[in-house]
Amino acid sequence: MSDPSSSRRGAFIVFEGLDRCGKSTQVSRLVERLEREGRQARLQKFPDRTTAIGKMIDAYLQSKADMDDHAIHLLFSANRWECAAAIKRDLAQGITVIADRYAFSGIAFSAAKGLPFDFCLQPDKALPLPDLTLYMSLPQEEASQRSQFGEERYETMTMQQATREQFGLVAQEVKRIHGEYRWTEVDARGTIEEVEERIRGLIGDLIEGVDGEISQLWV
Ligand code: Z5A
Ligand code: MG
Repeated sequence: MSDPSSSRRGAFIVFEGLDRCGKSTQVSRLVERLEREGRQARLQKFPDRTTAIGKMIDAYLQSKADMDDHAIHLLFSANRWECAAAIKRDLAQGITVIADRYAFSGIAFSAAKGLPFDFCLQPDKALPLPDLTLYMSLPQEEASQRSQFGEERYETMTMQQATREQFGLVAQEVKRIHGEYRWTEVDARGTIEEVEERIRGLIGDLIEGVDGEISQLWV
């Protein structure tokens, strides 16, 4: 009998959340775990600081360069667009793509600075739509005690609080347009291992692959 899962595409899973909530830690562990289990998986970090656009973003985040708020917002989006074809190609080949931040960070951080929410949404319209976004939720007091907090632009209490509120609006918008099941909050408190188990439970069958074409964000 043929394997019905063989024609499935890979799942596109995004991790979001405020600074130091443990995204990069969990994304790496998940990719390693999937590979250990013999599955194909790839990590995609945003911003991808290795590209020409990514280097401009990196200089901005480290406060080595200044930029108009609209311009940096568009660069973050351009950085996703330059990776979009590779994400779609990998998904079509059955590879699970796990992203460390995505368009939702783009909206939340820029809107927190005061840019209009609708403007923030537009440049990412039609990017690959994540099958699942896991929003890692951690009280600010715990996040700011973790190492390196405060080194980059945006890593202030005021900015984090404003961004937290904007993430709430982004979650509502994702659920309204794309369905409740596409956005799930994860309690990011506890040990790295405890959080990892929680995440694994929430991802469930998604790692077996997904039927149907990848959809488009905000469409
Ligand atoms: N940004 C934007 O404005 N627009 C956009 O479109 C995008 C991003 C995509 C840089 O992002 C900035 O870009 C970010 C948003 C903005 N601004 N801010 N602020 P980044 O993703 O490159 O940021 P980062 O440097 O990777 O940090 P992070 O993402 O904030 O951290 P994290 O990945 O969530 O956490 P972590 O590195 O996994 O863990 C932090 C520390 O805590 C580390 O020492 C861990 O060992 C420790 N840790 C992790 N888990 C635990 C648990 N469970 N217990 C105890 N300690 C833990
Ligand atoms: Mg990170």
